[in-house]
Amino acid sequence: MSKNAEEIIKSHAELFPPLQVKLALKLCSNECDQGHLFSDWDSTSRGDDEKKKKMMLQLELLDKNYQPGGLCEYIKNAKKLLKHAKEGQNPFDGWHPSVPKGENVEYGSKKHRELEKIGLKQAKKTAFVLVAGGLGERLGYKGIKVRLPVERATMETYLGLYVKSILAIQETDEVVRTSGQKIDVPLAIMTSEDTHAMTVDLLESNDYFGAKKTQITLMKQEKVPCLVDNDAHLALNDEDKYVLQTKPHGHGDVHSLLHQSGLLKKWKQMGVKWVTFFQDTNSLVFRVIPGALGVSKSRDFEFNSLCVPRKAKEAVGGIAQLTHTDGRKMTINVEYNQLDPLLRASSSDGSGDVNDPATGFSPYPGNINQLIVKLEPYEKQLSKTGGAIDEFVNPKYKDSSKTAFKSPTRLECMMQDYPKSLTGTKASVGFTVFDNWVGYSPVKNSPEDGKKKFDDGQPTHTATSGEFEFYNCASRILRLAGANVPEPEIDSKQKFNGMSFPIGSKVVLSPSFGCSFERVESKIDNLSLTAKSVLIVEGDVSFENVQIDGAFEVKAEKGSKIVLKNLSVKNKSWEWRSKANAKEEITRLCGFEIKKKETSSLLYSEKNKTLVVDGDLSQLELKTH
Ligand code: UGB
Repeated sequence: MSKNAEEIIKSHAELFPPLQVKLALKLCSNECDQGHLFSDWDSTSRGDDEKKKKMMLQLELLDKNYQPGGLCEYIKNAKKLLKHAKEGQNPFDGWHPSVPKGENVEYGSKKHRELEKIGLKQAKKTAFVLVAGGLGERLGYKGIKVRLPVERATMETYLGLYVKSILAIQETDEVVRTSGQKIDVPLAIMTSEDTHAMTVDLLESNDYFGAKKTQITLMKQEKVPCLVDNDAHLALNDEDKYVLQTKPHGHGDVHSLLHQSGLLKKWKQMGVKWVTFFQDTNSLVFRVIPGALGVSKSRDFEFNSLCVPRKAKEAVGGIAQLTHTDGRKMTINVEYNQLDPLLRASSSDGSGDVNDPATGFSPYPGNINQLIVKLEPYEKQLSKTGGAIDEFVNPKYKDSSKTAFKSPTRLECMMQDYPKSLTGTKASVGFTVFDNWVGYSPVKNSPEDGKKKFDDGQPTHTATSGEFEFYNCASRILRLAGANVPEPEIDSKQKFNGMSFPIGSKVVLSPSFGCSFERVESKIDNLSLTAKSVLIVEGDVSFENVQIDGAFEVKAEKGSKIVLKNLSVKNKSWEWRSKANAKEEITRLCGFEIKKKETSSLLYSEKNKTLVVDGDLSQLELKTH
């Protein structure tokens, strides 16, 4: 116990509630060793009393938010992990990797259609969870990432797309028929201090994107204190000795929040069987969720990671089965920087992570962190663990002596590490692989970092790639559904922020047009588009013998239907023009602006009616911009 600090706290005792005094004394105990937080306090001058009160309140909150165990547990865990980091301990010591069991699904195949059917029946028993507590620092965007437009043809935001995708799933025949009633599929969003207010504002200013307010629950994650040294001393702010430095704890917090908020219990009572987690910017995720839910159901996976094929040594975590020398097993994401050394150490020829000659990819699929868990065992397990997830620490040391940090660090946890807590149980943990083009298109990198990746021949994961990949995915789905849409091509002269991408027709198929492959396919009977075309479709619209060579927006409001027949739509279309160093933030991130020349459009909103447009172009409005 730090005597001096203890006396200082006691001399201030009347300023604080007894619980805060007790916590402060505990923090000064030999076990926690945090006397430095108070040792500078001047007991004679009371000028800083208000600041001291604020600091005690901050400590109380940090204690309450780190569960189970509070601040003392955090410090204890930090000491242990910092010691391991300093000793260079390998977290996978004693574990042997092998390829886990999972399912590879080819989008549009017979197997995929069957899985989607099974999956859509499960959708009504699914709750969705979006982790959106992170700020887009790597992206260089000031706002919340879910406010970014997925593409600039419609300016739909990520959050708008996600909510509308959930609503489209909720409206499917399979969901309505099998439940016998309209149900509200729940969505929980994990926010943080950095993103909470902006997320609420985005929802409210868009009327919850058509969802009921009660359908969406926000859970705010709190930050954890920073650590200044290997003894886990908590860091005070450089400018204000009464404020503790804090940083985000990572997306792994989602599990304890779901547990503590009582949402899991509530969902269980509502008959929810599955919980599907997804991240802030992957515009394609809902294309693969129905099929992946089908895999979870048919293989009875308690935990199913959505994956994409991964080239050996690619900078994406790989899913591996690990078997310990003592017989324990776990199927888990191993970060790419750990996978290759782990494979090298355990193979007889030291070969490491290499591509399978048959597929050209690593046998260890790439984790994209969209996860489907079976609610009942998950809820039971969290009741036991309180939702605590294995943590890690990543200090940046000043030098090889590893005695001092360049800047304060903190403990972190990742949501994909949940299966670690299932080690030694019979839980069935697996994965589902879809191709990149249909499953994975994150927006994470600034134009500058994207350019470096582009020069290295890697996916850029920028706002620019996100936009074109979204159109290209929809075009390819149309092709698989029998439409005639040209393959996108790279024109190396057409650069956006110094990068070029495969570009073709710009197609936006909104979730209400079709939330499964079969639904899209059922709407297409002889459709063709030219490469310069833009097609934006919303609602119940079907195409029979339609040729498009221009920009065409068609929307059937909820409850109405449009049938397009024997039409040839032709106009000057839109152009994506490169624009460097733009002042407007989104234009700067994308590196282009859209020059709209002409658009043909059709909007129909008569409830319970069908508009048939058969060869009559006059029913379309031609706008010249
Ligand atoms: N997030 C939170 O909600 N709270 C936090 O404290 C932090 C993040 P990043 P990263 O998709 O390729 C993940 O920063 O580091 C949310 C997986 O760990 O984008 O790139 C945040 O808002 C990795 O295995 O994650 O890594 C966002 O929605 C790999 O799959 C999400 O968490 C990688 O994503 C992810 O945050 C990937």
